[in-house]
Amino acid sequence: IVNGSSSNGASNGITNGTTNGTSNDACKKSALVTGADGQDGSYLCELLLGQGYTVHGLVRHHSEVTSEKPSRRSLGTAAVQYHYGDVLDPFSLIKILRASKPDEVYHLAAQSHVGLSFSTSSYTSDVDALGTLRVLEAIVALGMEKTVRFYNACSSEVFGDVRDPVQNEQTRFNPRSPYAVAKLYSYYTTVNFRDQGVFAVNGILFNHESPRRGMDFVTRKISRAVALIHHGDAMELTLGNLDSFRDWGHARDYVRGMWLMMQQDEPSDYVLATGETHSVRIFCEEAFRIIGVCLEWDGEGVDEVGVNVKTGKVLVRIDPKLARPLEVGYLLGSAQKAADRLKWKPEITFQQLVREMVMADIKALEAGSNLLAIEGPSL
Ligand code: NDP
Ligand code: GDR
Repeated sequence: IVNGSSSNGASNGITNGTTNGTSNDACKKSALVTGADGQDGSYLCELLLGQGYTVHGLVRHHSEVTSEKPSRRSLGTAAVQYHYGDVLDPFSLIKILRASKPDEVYHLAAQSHVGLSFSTSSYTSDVDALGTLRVLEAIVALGMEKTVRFYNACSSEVFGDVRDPVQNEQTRFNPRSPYAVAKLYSYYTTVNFRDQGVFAVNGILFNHESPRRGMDFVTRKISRAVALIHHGDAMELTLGNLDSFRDWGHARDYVRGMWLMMQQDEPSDYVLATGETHSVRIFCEEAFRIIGVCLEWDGEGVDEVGVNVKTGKVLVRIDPKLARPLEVGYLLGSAQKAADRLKWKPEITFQQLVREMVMADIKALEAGSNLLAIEGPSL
C-alpha cells in the first residue's frame, strides 16, 4: 500500500488507467511521469507538485515490496496519482495517457543499468529504445501530438568512447553498451517526432546521484558500504574498477533542468552536467573520509586494494567479475547551452553529494532500516 491519492478514490492510491482527473484539476497543468518511482521520477514528481501540476505516475506492479523503489512513492509525493503500466505494453500507455490527459510527458522509464544491459541486451533494447517509440506513437495515436510536450531521458552514455576532452550537444556519438545503443535509438526517435512537429526534447544527462540512487550503481554501492563498515555490519567494499571517471551531479538539480527544457518556446536537446569529473577511486576516498577513514592504495591492477591508513585493514577490493565487457572510461560534460538558454546550473557540489549519500545511509542504518540489504548478485 502506498500513500498516493487516486482520482477514483481507490484506497491503495493506484488507478488502473481508466479514470479522469477531478474537476478541481481542470485548470492545473497535468504531467505524466513514466518511471515515477525511480530515482529521478521521485524527485521530478515532487518538483512538479511544487509547481502546482496535477501529477500522474506510471509505475510497474511489484508482487512484493522487495526493494526500496515502491517506497519512493511515499517520499513527499502523496498527491501523485499512480497508474500501473509498462512501456512494453502499448495498450497500458494509451489507457494511461487517455486517463491523465497530460500537457507534459516526462519519459524516464528504462532498464537503466549499463552493466546489466550486457546480459539483458534484447530486453534493454525493447524497454529503452522501443519503449520511447511506444510512448510517442501512443501520443500520436490519441491525437495528442499538437498539445503534449515530450521529454526523453537520454544519457551521456551515448558519447561512449569519447575523443573530445569535454562533451556537449555537438559531440560525436560512440555508444559502448546495449544500453547506450538503445538510448541512441530513443534520441533519434525523439528528434524524428520533433521534426514532424511534436514538442519533443532530449535531455542528454550526465550521471546524477542521490540517497535515492539504486543500490547497484557505483556511488550508492560505495555510500552503502561505507555506512555498513561504519556500523560494523560489513568489512569490505568490492568494485569492478577504480579508474572510470564520471561527471557526477545531484538528481535534484537535474530534474529542475528537465522541467526547464519543457518550458521553452522551442523544443531542443540539452546536455546537463556539472563540468567536473572524478574517478571511482576519488569517490571512495571522499566517502570514507566522511567516517574519518583515510584510504591509501596498494598493489596494482585487479590486486589493488584500498587500505585504512591508521589500521592497515583492507577496505576496498577489485573483483574482475564486476568489470564490463566494454567500458566508458571518461566522461566530462559541458552544460553551456543549458546555462545560456535555460539559465540552469547545478547547485549541489560533488563533496556535498557524497556527504549527503553517506550520511543518509548511516542514518537509515541507525534507524534500523533494512534498505541496505543486498537482494541479488552484485553489479
Ligand atoms: P531508475 O532505474 O532509478 O528508474 C527507472 C524507472 O523505470 C524505475 O522506476 C523502473 O521501475 C522503471 N521501469 C523500468 N522498466 C520499465 C518498464 N518496462 N515499464 C515501465 N517502467 C519501467 O533510473 P533513474 O531515475 O536514475 O533514471 C531515469 C531515466 O534517466 C532512465 O531512463 C535512465 O536511463 C536515464 N538516465 C539516468 C541518469 C542517471 O545518472 N541517473 C543519467 C542519464 C539518463 P521498476 O521499479 O519497476 O524497475
Ligand atoms: P553508469 O553508472 O554506468 O555510468 O550509468 P554506474 O554507477 O553503474 O557506473 C559508473 C562507473 O563506475 C564503474 N564501476 C562500477 N559500477 C558499478 N555499477 N558497480 C561496480 O562495482 C563498479 N566498479 C566500477 C562502472 O564500470 C562505470 O564506469 C549511469 C546510469 O544511471 C545510466 O542509466 C545513465 O545513463 C548513466 O549513468 C549516465
